[in-house]
Amino acid sequence: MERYLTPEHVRLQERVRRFALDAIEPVASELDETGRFPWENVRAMAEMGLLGVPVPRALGGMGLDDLSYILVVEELAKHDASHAITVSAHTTLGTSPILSFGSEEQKRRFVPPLASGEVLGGFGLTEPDAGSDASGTRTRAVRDGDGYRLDGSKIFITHAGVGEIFTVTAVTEPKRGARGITSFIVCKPNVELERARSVGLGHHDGLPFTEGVRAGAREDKMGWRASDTRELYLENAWVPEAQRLGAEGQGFINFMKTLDSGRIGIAALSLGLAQGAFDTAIRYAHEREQFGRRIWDFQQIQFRLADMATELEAGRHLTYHAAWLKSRGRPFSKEAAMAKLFCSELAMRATLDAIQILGGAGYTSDYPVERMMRDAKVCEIGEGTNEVQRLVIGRHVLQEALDREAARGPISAREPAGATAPW
Ligand code: COS
Repeated sequence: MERYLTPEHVRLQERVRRFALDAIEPVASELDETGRFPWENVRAMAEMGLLGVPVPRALGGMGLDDLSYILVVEELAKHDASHAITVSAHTTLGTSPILSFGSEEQKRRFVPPLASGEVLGGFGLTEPDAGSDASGTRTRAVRDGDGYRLDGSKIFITHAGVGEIFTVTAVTEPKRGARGITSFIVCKPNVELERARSVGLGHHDGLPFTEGVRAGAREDKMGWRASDTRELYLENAWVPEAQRLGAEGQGFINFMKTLDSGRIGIAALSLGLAQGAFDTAIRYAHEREQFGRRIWDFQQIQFRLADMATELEAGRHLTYHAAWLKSRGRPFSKEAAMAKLFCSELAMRATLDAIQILGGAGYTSDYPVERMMRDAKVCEIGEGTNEVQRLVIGRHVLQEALDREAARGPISAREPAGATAPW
């Protein structure tokens, strides 16, 4: 991966690796069991700057590139996917829409508390009747004085409980479909104020808390159990026009752009999970003896690990390439979908393979691979199901084929086959 990584990237990776080994690995299993939100580690990550990696320094972030952020998510996920999704959802879904589409005033007001990790952020698109069909949004925003009144609810929202700043979509013009959706910034207080205060972050008194915005009960999830996921209710919630994010009707498109970035984050998280499972499996295969030999010596085990290593390399190229394109301002929607699709399926296969290599031990919570398998499943679902990724990739490849065909001109104007030899 030398082609992608600078010495600064490698140093950042090393810092995060040490933190993950010292502070995350010892508590990952307990957090998975209890579902406790890891405020102490969130504080430590905030102090390391990990909650604002790609945010400009002027707005309180680390000012690093997209690949740096991707490396952080991958490194955290090798040890615990819940920590990784906390950073990823906060950064790409919570902070980046304001950074990318906000006015200067909105950026100055909302980005610094997010980038420093003083408060956590989130993103509200999905609804009970608008999952993959995201433009089927039902939440309404109706003009009221010099603002809008929002009514509806958003489901499966990361940080809906523990976060304070959210970007949500709502329909402003029902007849215009995707073009009738607008996004808004809403704030609500953290529901774990006491625990957050005990570590000195999680709440900012100066935010414009919106009456009528509140979090529902915590979801009891199969994986990512130490991350906070809830419904976010918007009940007769009035927000001033100053909290509309971008122009009316731009909300859906801006959310789609945000999801393009989010998908690279999920690819990195999936890669981390797959690598973590691989590392556990290879260690185990090297130590475990059966029939008087290390199980590593059996070709079946070696082949399985060889396949995992090959797919990890391929997934890493896809993911880093998508981040590389994004950093250079090049189109990356197709490549992000490809990276997310490939790596999430890889995470599922790799964690299942790791369990198989560990045998009975892999099926117990004495080893992290069963947790990793549960954590991997949602990577095939969240930030766009893999069916949606295939749809996005399919649309791109068809368009590229049509463009190529159009560039060749009408059939009548083409050289007869073989008339001009390419050599
Ligand atoms: N970047 C920029 N613009 C985009 C875009 C993108 N990635 N994707 C779509 N758009 C634009 C389209 O170009 C179109 O613009 P015009 O009105 O100018 O034609 C508009 O948005 C509507 O797009 P489209 O017609 O493709 O919308 P569809 O309703 O067909 O939906 C899918 C397309 C299914 C791809 C979209 O709804 C989707 O991604 N769904 C999954 C949502 C998701 O990931 N949810 C998980 C959230 S977890 S945080």
